[in-house]
Amino acid sequence: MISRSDVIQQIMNKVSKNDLVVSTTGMISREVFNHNDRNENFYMIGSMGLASSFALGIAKSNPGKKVIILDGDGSFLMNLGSSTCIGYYNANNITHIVLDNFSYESTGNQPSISKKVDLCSIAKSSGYKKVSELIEFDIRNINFDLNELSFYRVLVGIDKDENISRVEHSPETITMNFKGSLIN
Ligand SMILES: Cc1ncc(C[n+]2csc(CCOP(=O)(O)OP(=O)(O)O)c2C)c(N)n1
Repeated sequence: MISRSDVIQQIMNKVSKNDLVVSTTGMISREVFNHNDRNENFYMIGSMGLASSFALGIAKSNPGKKVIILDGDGSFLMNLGSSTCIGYYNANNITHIVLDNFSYESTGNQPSISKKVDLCSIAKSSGYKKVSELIEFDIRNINFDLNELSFYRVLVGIDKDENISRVEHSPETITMNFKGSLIN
């Protein structure tokens, strides 16, 4: 199975210059940072589950921007209230991608509950318009240009022990850089 790191690399190569990327805490943000650090990335340091809440506010107040959420299964399931609000408010400039490895890999691979919970059904019933399950990952199946609230569950493997750095920016710098990118 494809690794989470490979999927993140392919996604980060596909995002356009002005697209905003909001990534969840742990290794997902670390990987985004290491593959393609840019001012348009918001790394959610520490606050597990809140990438999608933050992204909803950003998407609604910046309707001309595309907002891509990179979530983990653990993070997604931790804050379902946020997904229901994203659906309710029909944030059609959001693409919500859940990288599902059935575990809390960042903290030592403890199993999450995503094997028995249908993430796509949750997205559908929350009001996401386009819901896709990518069992065999192919980047061509991800479309950032639909202008339709979209959800992708991507099955990823457990990554080998990765020796990559933490996000090196302070939360203040992340915020300042990201704010600056909203002006363009
Ligand atoms: C509220 C809260 N609880 C726990 C943690 C510790 N923590 C950081 S990342 C992580 C696992 C995240 O799992 P998932 O979103 O599935 O991503 P993965 O690491 O598997 O890619 C945990 C438990 C945290 N940062 N915040």
